[in-house]
Amino acid sequence: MKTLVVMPTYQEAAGIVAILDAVLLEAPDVDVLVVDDSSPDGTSILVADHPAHLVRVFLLKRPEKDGLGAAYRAGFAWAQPRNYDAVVQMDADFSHPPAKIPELVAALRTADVAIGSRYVSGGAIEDWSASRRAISWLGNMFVRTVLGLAVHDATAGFRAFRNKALLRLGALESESNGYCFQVENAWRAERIGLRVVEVPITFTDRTLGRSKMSSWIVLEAIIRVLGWRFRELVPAREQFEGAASR
Ligand SMILES: Nc1nc2c(ncn2[C@@H]2O[C@H](COP(=O)(O)OP(=O)(O)O)[C@@H](O)[C@H]2O)c(=O)[nH]1
Ligand SMILES: [Mg+2]
Repeated sequence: MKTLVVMPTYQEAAGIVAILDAVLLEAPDVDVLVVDDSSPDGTSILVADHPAHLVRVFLLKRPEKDGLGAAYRAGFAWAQPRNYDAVVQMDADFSHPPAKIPELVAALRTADVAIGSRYVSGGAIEDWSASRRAISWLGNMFVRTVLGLAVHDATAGFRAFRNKALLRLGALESESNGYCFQVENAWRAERIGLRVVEVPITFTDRTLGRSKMSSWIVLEAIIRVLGWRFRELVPAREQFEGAASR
């Protein structure tokens, strides 16, 4: 399967060269697209200077920081005219083990979506503080319960999609700006009956650079998840009439 790894970056100069080298080595058949939001630390310059730039490494530079969801949509759209069979998404901070890319892509032989999962047997999280672990676990429980999702790691950011599945689930037209982009795609995939499998991974905390997680990102996720469920439970006509009578 011709595969593209899409890697969004913001302020990842400290580790971008090492992660590109690791991906190229561990997954010798893939190309990598870095989607950088004009990071002031010069991440994009390091990508453009990489020896594999324009061979296996490509750069999509966007004018300003505009959120993880928007960066991924731009990366997925970039893939479309280039005939990739599979698209992988991953962080640029070594939280997602590059050595697992071949396994995720191999899982697409019998699945539409393969999720690198922390919350299935064999999956693990290393080095995260107790509070960050608790937020992640509770967040997952919340979205799984509200949306009734079967997938155990609905917020996972390490995934492989058959390109056709990516288009079918509407990932290019999704609404989310921040990390709830992950939840939105898991929800969309399950609702249209795509075959979703989980591959256990060990998630490791970043050792370089800083996390971009913020309370805005958490708030957006809570509001959107509740909104999606509301739309599913309350028929569109009632929502319209309710608004009209107010
Ligand atoms: N292009 C782009 N990348 C982003 C943005 N926000 C986060 N990222 C990247 O998305 C990935 C996940 O973010 P990260 O800070 O590692 O989040 P965490 O793993 O939840 O702590 C990293 O590769 C970030 O550099 C953004 O607004 N634009
Ligand atoms: Mg990360």
